Amino acid sequence: MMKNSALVIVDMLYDFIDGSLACLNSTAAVNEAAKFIGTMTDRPEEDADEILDTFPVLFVCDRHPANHSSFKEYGGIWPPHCVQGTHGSAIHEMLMPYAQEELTFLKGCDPSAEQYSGFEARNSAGQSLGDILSLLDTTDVYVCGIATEFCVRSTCEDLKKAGMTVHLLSKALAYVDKDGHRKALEEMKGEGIIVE
Ligand code: VGL
Ligand code: ZN
Repeated sequence: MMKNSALVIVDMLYDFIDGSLACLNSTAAVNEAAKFIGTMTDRPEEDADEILDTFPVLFVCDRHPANHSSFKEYGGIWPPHCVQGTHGSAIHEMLMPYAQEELTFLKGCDPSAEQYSGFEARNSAGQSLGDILSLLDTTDVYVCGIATEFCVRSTCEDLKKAGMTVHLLSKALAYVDKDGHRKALEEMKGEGIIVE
């Protein structure tokens, strides 16, 4: 089912959930994301591997060196977060069964560059999210994650620019600021992103 669809999960990592950059609605968002994956099969007894055979789940992960330029101490605006090798940089355990190495993309690894968009992330083979989605012939992409105003928005806009139909799962989002979240959703609607 859903042959040309895929799900992109942006930064559902512990630091954005209950760590140094904990966002609003994060626990509910993770539960909703897991629930959404469950709806992608009509056979509820299927395990993660069987679901992934028909419905690709791609993970975008913020992964910074300890001296990253987005951190306050190094001139940026954020507290230290998602530092490589720490628990805070790990994908939430509820979603881990769906994570596959070739469909996991890291961004923010270079100390000097802030990268909000999942399109700047790379898997361990050096492939981008865009490379893989075009190999999969994805036409419709579902997006959830953290934070609405930053990495989710930037990723959705790049997916749209790449020609895909973008469905944003609004219940499966967490955000830095409630008004910022609402405003970002309105603006994304105006750009042709489908807010569900
Ligand atoms: C993000 C702040 C810093 C995000 C990443 O995933 O939206 N926000 N790094
Ligand atoms: Zn970051």
